[in-house]
Formats: sequence, C-alpha cells, structure tokens
Amino acid sequence: MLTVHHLNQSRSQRVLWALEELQLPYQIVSYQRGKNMLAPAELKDIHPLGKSPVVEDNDYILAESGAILEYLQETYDSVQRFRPQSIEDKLQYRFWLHYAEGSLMPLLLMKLVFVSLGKPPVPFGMRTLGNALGKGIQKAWLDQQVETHARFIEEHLSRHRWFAGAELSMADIQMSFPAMALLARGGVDHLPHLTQWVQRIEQRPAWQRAIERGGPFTLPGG
Ligand SMILES: N[C@@H](CCC(=O)N[C@@H](CS)C(=O)NCC(=O)O)C(=O)O
Repeated sequence: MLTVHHLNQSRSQRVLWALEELQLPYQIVSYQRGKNMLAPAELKDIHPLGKSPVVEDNDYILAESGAILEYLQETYDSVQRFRPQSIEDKLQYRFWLHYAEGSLMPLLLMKLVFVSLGKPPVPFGMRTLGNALGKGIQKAWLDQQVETHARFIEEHLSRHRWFAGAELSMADIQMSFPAMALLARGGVDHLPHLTQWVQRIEQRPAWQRAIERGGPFTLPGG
C-alpha cells in the first residue's frame, strides 16, 4: 500500500489531500516537528534530504511535492480528472505547478526568516539588531515582492475559478500550501478571490478527510 511520510503542519498535507481526491488507499507514517520546527532525523532514513513529503509506492521513494502530485496524477488518475485537457489550461497547469515552490514559496520562507530575526533562537543580545535588520529588509525589498505576487494571483483568480481551468486540478493542490501561507503571513490586505478559493478548498470533503487523517493544518510552517 502507498505510504505517506507526513510531517505535521507541512507540505505533505497536499499529498494527503490529493490521495483523498483520488480516493486511493494509503497509510501514514507521522513525524512531529521539533521546537526548532525541523523534521526529526528519522526522516533522513527514508530520503537523504529528510524533508516532507516523501511517498513510498511500487518500490519507489518519491520526494518533492510537485513531482509526487504529478506521479499520482499520471499513475492513478486514469480519467484525467485532475489534469486539464486543453492546451491553454495545460500551460496554466504546468506554470502553477512550478510557480508554487519555484517562485512563491521562497518569498514566504524569506518572510518567515526575517520576521524571526528578533526572536529565539537568535541570541538575546542580538535580537534588537536582528529585529531592525529583518524589518528593514522587509520594508525595502521583500514586502514589495510579496505584494506583486499576491496581486498577480488575485488577478488570475478573479478570472478563473481554479488555477488551471474550470475544475480543480493538481495545480490547485500544489498552490494550496503557499497560497494559505501567503494569506497567513504575507501581510497583504484585500485578497477576496484568493480567500474564496481557500474557502472552496476547505469545503471539499476530500480536504476535510485529509485533515481528519493527517491532523490539524492551521499555519503552514517552512
Ligand atoms: N520543495 C519541497 C520542500 C520540502 C520541505 O521543505 N518540507 C518541509 C515541510 S513544509 C520540511 O520538511 N521541513 C522540515 C525540515 O526542513 O526539517 C517540496 O515541495 O516537497
């Protein structure tokens, strides 16, 4: 049976959700983040990078969430429910599948890092400086980048119900983690279409089953 190595509050939520949408049987091996938010060392026994998600299936060990979602779609979605068919929608599909981790997520990780510069584990005596540095970089550069990306996504969703066409696809599943992180910690106001897209996701029975099996998913971590 397919196995998901699932870290709490992490990108592996996307894989659980995809498996629930595909109605596939699977088992979960759970890992808990430490105080430093890192995954426990045992995850490196499964894959050398020690990140989540990792999936075991058909004697394959698969890492990288976009690659896992594409594998699941190509292997198990025989009726092509979660991959659009028209050329235009396929171009969007490929774009958002890559954009989620390639462009959007690095900005949100930087945000997480710069917000944390004034807090533990930064040594006490350096926190005031760290806080000022973090705020300065956010104001001078990062926040403008995040705003540009947020407006770009919002504009796309004002014209499309889902990221790649009229139906939910793996592109939406891949975008769910950074999009929720953007709403939670991006600091950008008034994103009604993105907010409604998240609400549509959270109403899906497959999303709810994934939460029931994988545990709560409140604030995506790095
Ligand atoms: N680009 C990778 C990122 C994997 C990744 O960084 N996962 C995080 C969880 S969201 C993780 O394992 N963090 C714990 C750690 O770095 O120790 C993917 O999409 O799968």
